[in-house]
Amino acid sequence: MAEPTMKKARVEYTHTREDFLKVYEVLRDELLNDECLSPANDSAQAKAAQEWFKEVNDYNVPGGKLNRGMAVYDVLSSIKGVEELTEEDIFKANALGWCIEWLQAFFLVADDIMDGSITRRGQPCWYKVPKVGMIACNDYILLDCCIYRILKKHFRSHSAYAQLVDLFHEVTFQTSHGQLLDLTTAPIGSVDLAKYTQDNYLRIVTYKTAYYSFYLPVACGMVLAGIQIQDDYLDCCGDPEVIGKIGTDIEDNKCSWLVCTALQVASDEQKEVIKAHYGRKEADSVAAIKALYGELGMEQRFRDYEAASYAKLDAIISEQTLLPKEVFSSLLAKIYKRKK
Ligand code: DMA
Ligand code: MG
Ligand code: MG
Ligand code: MG
Repeated sequence: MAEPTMKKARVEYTHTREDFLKVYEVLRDELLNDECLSPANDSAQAKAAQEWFKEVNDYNVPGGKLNRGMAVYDVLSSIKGVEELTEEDIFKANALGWCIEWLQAFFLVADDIMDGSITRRGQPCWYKVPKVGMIACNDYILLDCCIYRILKKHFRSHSAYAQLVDLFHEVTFQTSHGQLLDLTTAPIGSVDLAKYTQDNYLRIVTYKTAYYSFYLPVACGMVLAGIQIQDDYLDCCGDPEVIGKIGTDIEDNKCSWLVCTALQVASDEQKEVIKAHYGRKEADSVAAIKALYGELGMEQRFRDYEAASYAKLDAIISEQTLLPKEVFSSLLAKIYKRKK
């Protein structure tokens, strides 16, 4: 039987802008090779569309501060601990980070048209580029689609796939609602000073900026860290009637939080039990692993871990004064002590 794979991150991973930008190139090239865009028939027309798409992305996606996108990794590593992250965890965090940057690119291209702006990030707004004009309207739709192509490619078999898709839809709704508040509070040509209140202001910026800038990176990091561990726990110990699935991580030799944590605390003798029985289909082997998890107090370890993560996040949420506490605590409440 193969050892459960627990490849740890290269210690030299420093999460610089350059590291993050490398992931952009990978994702963009995958998008360019999407069946739909890839000029399989080699026609000049298809090639031109592919080149346009590349330029739409390169012009609008990677040129910002990248704070939001890079924050997903920061959230994940501060919850799970850097030493716990595999290369795949890091890639996934950065891929989600780029989904946020794609979301922002989509909103900015549209926002600049609506605001009649001239420049963005030190260059002409995309719609102001002479060859672009109102083609920018289709381009921002394409930029939005990229989020869901990336999620589909990299998260389709992740247990949190539906939750991630929903999260991006939800934040898109919140942000476009913010844009609506922004635009209807200031109709062109009518200045109504009564509308310029602190309350209205806070509401506009919370929706148009805060959800995607602050909530979304934190939510993505939490989904990757928290949900995965909860999912691993429920796979072994959840009630199949409640979670709607019968777990198979033990049989499937999965690198799960339970086996990783068990190996950290197991005696040599207990490690032999894992070696002999993990990754086997036989009911006896599964029972042996579950019995060992019982001996090692895995349920309590999970509960402790869950409570500690909750306290950590709750403290971070209380300390920040930038935004209403609910922006974050509503999400935390949704996932804490979930049963499914
Ligand atoms: C932009 O608000 C909002 C989104 C969702 C991109 P804004 O028009 O105040 O932004 P900017 O000042 O950058 O154009
Ligand atoms: Mg604007
Ligand atoms: Mg605007
Ligand atoms: Mg502004």
